Amino acid sequence: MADLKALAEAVMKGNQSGALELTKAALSDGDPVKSILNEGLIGGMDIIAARWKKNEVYIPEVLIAARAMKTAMALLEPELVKAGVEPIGTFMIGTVAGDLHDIGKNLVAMMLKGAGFQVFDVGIDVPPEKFVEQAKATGVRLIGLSALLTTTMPGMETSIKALKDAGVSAKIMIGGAPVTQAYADKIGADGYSADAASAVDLAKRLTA
Ligand code: B1M
Repeated sequence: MADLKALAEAVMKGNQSGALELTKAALSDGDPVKSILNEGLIGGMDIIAARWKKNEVYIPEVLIAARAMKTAMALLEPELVKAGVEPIGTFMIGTVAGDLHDIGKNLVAMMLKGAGFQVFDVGIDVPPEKFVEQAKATGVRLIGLSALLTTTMPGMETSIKALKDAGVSAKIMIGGAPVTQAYADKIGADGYSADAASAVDLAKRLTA
């Protein structure tokens, strides 16, 4: 059996080559892919997320950890498909129309991937009709809208309306620097989170 604690630590420290080698070793030792994912990769991301919440690490460390997880994940993904391991939820995220900011959105996407969600990133400057089209194409259970500009926040309301009018039943969460819980309540979003680490908790709650 490979050392999955060491794998979690390599991810947490953002050690890309270490995470890759330890994932390879775990696979060749015959460790169950689900354990490699949950105890190794997600385990590492859980630690970094908890430390980020406590302000013990900052955004660059989280991004570096996510990159290490992504590298090892590429190796694990075909094995997960073979083993029929299901993601804990399906999530689509995009930055609303007129808004080109994507650093926060990418971070939310990475954290949810790290927590075991299957993530469809539909990019930036996404008009309501594209959210609708992609929600139908992917069949996700949870949708995330990001906005960084006060001028593009109304795009969240129009996107939520378009999704509901089109009969999309997925839960919708929103976030971004100018967004608040009061705004989420006002426009009928199912949830709001202030940062990517709490977005994971919210996503788990909304899909439970
Ligand atoms: Co822009 N910009 N920008 N910008 N930019 C801000 C947002 C601004 C506050 C700067 C300022 O004036 N002080 C200001 C907005 C003012 C306002 O509307 N209140 C602003 C402006 C005005 C503009 C332009 C209009 C500037 C111009 O051209 N005159 C222009 C608009 C372009 C457009 O979008 N149409 C513009 C352009 C740009 C750049 C392209 C140069 C660049 C973006 C690069 C990129 O994203 N690829 C940029 C940047 C980098 C910023 C700042 C400096 C940093 C944003 C960022 O990445 N933060 C920003 C000032 C600031 O915030 N201090 C600013 C780091 C990131 C990790 O945090 O995105 O908040 P954040 O994400 C957090 C949370 O908000 C949350 O989790 C993330 C991680 O914890 N979160 C979610 C985000 N989405 C979520 C979704 C969720 C849940 C949580 O659920 C779905």
